[in-house]
Formats: sequence, structure tokens, C-alpha cells
Amino acid sequence: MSKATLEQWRNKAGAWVQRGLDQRLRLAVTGLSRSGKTAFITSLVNQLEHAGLDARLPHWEPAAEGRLLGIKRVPQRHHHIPAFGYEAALSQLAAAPPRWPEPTKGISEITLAIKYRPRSRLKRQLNDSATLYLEIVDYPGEWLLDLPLLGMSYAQWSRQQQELVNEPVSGGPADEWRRLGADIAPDSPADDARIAPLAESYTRWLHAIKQEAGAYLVQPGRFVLPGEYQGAPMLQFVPWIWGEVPAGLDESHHYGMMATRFEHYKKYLVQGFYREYFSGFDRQIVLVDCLTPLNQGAASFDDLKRALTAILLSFQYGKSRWWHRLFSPRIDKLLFAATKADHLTPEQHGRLNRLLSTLVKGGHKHARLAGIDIHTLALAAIKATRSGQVAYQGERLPALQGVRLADGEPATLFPGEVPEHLPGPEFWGQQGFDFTEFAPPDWHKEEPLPHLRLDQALAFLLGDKLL
Ligand SMILES: Nc1nc2c(ncn2[C@@H]2O[C@H](COP(=O)(O)OP(=O)(O)OP(=O)(O)O)[C@@H](O)[C@H]2O)c(=O)[nH]1
Ligand SMILES: [Mg+2]
Repeated sequence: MSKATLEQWRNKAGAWVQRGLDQRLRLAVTGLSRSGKTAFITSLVNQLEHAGLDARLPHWEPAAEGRLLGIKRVPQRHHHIPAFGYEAALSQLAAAPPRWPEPTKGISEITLAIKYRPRSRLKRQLNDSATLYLEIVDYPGEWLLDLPLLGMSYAQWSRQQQELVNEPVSGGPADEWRRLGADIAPDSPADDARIAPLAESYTRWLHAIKQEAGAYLVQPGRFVLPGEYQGAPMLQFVPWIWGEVPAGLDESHHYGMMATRFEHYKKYLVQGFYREYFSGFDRQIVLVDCLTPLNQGAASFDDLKRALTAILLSFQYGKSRWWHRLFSPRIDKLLFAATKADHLTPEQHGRLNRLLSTLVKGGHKHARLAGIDIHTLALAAIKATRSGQVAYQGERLPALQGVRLADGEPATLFPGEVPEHLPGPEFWGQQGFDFTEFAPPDWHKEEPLPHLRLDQALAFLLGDKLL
């Protein structure tokens, strides 16, 4: 072999070994609206950019062991998915006064290349460094609430919704769409001029139960978060709650038209999401804001529990489940994280974690999550408070200090005790909660964002990948 050929062969072999060591991991981040997805991803990327320098990540081994060689953002592979607005979020947090990032409405993605020194001797002998391409995807948790629809016909779904409409949390402005629909005969000729206002009124009601009544289990999920499908006919149907329907109605009739749209919704939006996105996820974190519903009251908290049970369905995909055959999911680690733990004094964090654990266990005790490693954690992506103690009637009590979001004034307070288990009537009877919202911390762009336990999240989600 000539010298030049030998050199070429060495380069090729080196590149081949490198490819073998390099890996890709698709980490999906979800949670219902306002659960803290944008804050979490922004802070995670920010910690990683500072890892190996000044980030505080003692529980994440590659950082603690000094094996990180460099982490940088790289262009994403999926050109059809919007980019996660990292820079915009950082600028808002660094503004004077600092602001929380804007709400987001759909899916987005950001990719990091994590270059590290392998710990395993074998890998080190092959090469000094390896790279993990971490693709982080943000998508609304509401999209997962739609999975059960796939197993239902329009008639079955309508019956189920009819029962829910009568529940107290769904009350209020339901009247308008009920009245509009009551005037439409199921076998009259389909007319968009009648269906469109009915569907709009129904969608307004869904928004109202979400915002005013603090409901979480809002179905169909895309009605409140339509993204680019706003106005598409497949988002214009309502459950048929007005009694018996003659058999054999097709698309030319009102009932048949809505049934067809329901099927399109299932096929393009629900199945489409699972097939195109969900089936490509390797790891998943579900963020849960337990504090807002504790502030809102029993009905809202119960609805969060039901929503989490519905979300868990997407991960109960043992081989016997029909949705396994439909989109062969491959998630093997699932982290449930109670967000915004900085709203609580530190001795409450364990209770928050146990509360979340109870909520999640309630959802999967009957159906084992085959092959998925599940973990729960209480964290704060961006720590907006400082904890300390105050003297009160001769005692030293735990307290938090931060800037109130409502009026920008500094505040020192004890927000209350988190129930360790699912709160019962006695708890709601003596409700003593005041989870005040805080403004983001005063922070300089050159520093890593202050956080609580993001390193533990990293250790669980990526721990086995950087060895
Ligand atoms: N104190 C504190 N507040 C937080 C934290 N994370 C989120 N928040 C608050 O929760 C709000 C919602 O956070 P986002 O990160 O925008 O939540 P999201 O899930 O992306 O919300 P959508 O994009 O609307 O679905 C923020 O505006 C903050 O007020 C945190 O770690 N600490
Ligand atoms: Mg967001």
C-alpha cells in the first residue's frame, strides 16, 4: 500500500469510528399551556452553553467530571419545523426590567452539539472525543390529549362530550353553542354558513373553560391551539349533543359533514402528529405546573389530574396497544417535572415532588408503562426568588424574597404548604395558598441563568448518553 493510500485509509477509518461514537438524541419537551416549556428550554440551552465554564451543574456527571469539551448550537436537521426562539427569549430575560418570554403556540426545535471526552476506556482508545447531537423539541401538551379520539367514532365522542358538558367545570358559556346547535336538524342539508358560527362559538367556549374555569382537559386540543390550521374546515365541527340521529346520513347533511370533519381531524392532525413527530422522540420531559391549579381550587386541580392521566396514555404503548402498531414509538425515558419550584420555600420541594408523583402514579397504576423508565422531579428552570428566614413572634420561619410580577414591588413572603398527597375536601376548606407570581430575576446575559435542579433533569435524561 502506498503512503498516500495508507493515509487515505486512516482518515476513512477515523471518520468511520467517529461516526460510530457520535450520536443523536431527540429530546421532546412538553406540558400544557403556561407550564414553563419556553423557560425550561431557554435555561437548559443556556446552562449547556455555560457548562464546563461557570454553570452550576454538580449533579450532571460529565460537567462535574470535567469531560465536556464544548457545546454549541448547530443548524437543525428538520427544515420544516420552526426554530425555537432562544435569542428572543434571552433578550426578554435580559431586558430592563426583565420580562418572561412570550407564550408560544406550536412546535419548534433547537439543536446542540455536545462534544465530550468519553469516560469508557474502549471509546477513548478509539477516539479522544465524541459528539452528542441533542435535538430539543418544544410542542404543546394539549396535542397529547387527543390520542383517545383515535379510538372513537364521531358518535362515541359526541356521547362522551355530552356527559362532560354537564359537569360543573365545563359550565358557564356553554349555552351559546348549545342553543345554536339545537336549531340545526341533523339531516338538513350541510351549510357552512351555519356550521362555521357554531364551531366558532364552541371554540370560544373551550377557550373560556380553559382560561376562566382553569380547565386542563380541553378536547379537541387543536381547537384551542390550531397553529397553522386556524380556519381549516377540519377544525369546524362540534360534538352532536342534541339527541337521536337518523341512520345513513352522509356529507351532504349537517351531521354527516361534522362526522367527516372529525375523521379528517383524527387522520391529519392527531395521527399526523404521532406519525411525523412523536414516533421520532427518544426521550420526553413533561412539565407540570401544580401550583396554579392549587391556587385555582378543587375543580381545576381535579381537571389537571384527568389531563395528566390522558397525557400518560401516549406513553402506555406496550405491544398490545393499537397505537403501538400505528406509529411505533421509541421513548425509553420519561421525566415528569413540577415546574416553578422557586415559588416555594426549599423545605416544600420534597412535598411538591411527592404530590406530582401521586398525580402521575394515579394515571399509570393499572397499565404498566412497558420498557419506559419514569422519574419525577421538582425544579425551577429560572429561579426568580431567594430563600431565607424571617423572624416572626420569636420564631425563625422560612420565607422567599422576589419581585412581584403584578406591581414590580419587592416582596418577602411565605407562600404556604403544598399538600403531599391529592388534596381532599378538608384541604380545600382551609385553603391557605398564595403562590404569588414573580418577575424574572435580575440577570446579566454573560452569566448562566439561576436554576433549581436542571442538572438532575440532565442527569436523568442524558446520563447514559455521555459515557
Ligand atoms: N418563578 C418562575 N416562574 C416561571 C418559571 N418557568 C415559567 N415561569 C412562569 O410561567 C410562565 C409561563 O412559562 P413559559 O415558559 O412561557 O411556559 P410555556 O409552557 O412555554 O407556555 P406556552 O408557550 O404559553 O404554552 C412564565 O411567563 C413565568 O411567569 C420558573 O422557573 N420560575
Ligand atoms: Mg412556550
